[in-house]
Amino acid sequence: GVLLACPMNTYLEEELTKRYNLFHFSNFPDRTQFLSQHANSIRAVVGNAFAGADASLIDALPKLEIVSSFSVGLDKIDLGKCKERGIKVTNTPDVLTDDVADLAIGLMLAVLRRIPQCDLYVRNGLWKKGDFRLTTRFSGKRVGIIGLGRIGAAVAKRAEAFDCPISYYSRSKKADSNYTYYPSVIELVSNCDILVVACALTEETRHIVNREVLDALGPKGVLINIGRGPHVDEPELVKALSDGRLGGAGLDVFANEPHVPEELFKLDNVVLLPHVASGTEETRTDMANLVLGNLEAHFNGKPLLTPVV
Ligand code: 8YV
Repeated sequence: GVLLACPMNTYLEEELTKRYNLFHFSNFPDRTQFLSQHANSIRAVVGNAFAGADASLIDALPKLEIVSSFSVGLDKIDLGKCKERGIKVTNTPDVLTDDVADLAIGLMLAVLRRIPQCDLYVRNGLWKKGDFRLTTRFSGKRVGIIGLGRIGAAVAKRAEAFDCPISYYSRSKKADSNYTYYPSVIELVSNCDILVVACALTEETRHIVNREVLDALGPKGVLINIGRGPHVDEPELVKALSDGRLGGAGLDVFANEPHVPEELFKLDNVVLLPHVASGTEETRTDMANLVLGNLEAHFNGKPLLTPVV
């Protein structure tokens, strides 16, 4: 049997249903009761950015062999526990990189050029009463990136085409990169106009964007988060934006999805998206095929397509 941690993609669910005895975890309000009945038949868990396999779920599944995540991020999986138990883990890297990087650029343009507000202006019939207020240029702005992995590098490549000087922070300097490296987030933020969060969420990167970082980014600075909500101290972000200590923010992710702090709804300097950076037909199909391919490889004793652990 395969356990689907939460609903995620219609095509994926249809294919899993054809191939396996699929249990939808969300169909069982009493999870303890579900596990006491079915735990012994579950050999695989399919998770995503919202639900994966934490220590208590892994402990409850004695026959678990593989966790295949419909996401590149692995923060909802207890990797240490998987390693200990010899449980394999796979994710969906590469196939979503372009879409996520595209959306990061989209957020920069949306925040600085106020695209959502311009659209509302036209729809609300305000154009006849006068021109829209002036906005802020994106081309040439200094872009700083936390995490120069696959997604961070794809954001950098796109921003370069807008003549943006690129700098980054990561645990170590990348030997193969000509972008400016800063060994601390504070130094990075003190030297950029737009800060992009593109690293994995780990214990080390939780709240990597804290009050001090937000203040160093400053009243003209813009935060773009296409990583994970908990990368940012969200209450401090709300305060910084409300007080005008931070210029603006483009956010695809939040600390407690799908709940977004309501104070943000009132702010005019933010663009808020419902975690959609990888959400194109093309990418979600590729992600689904990777999950299916990894499970198939595992159950046929073949090498996994995108192993993590
Ligand atoms: C998804 C993601 O939105 O890949 C990730 O880490 O956050 C996303 O691609 C999510 O897993 C879709 O269910």
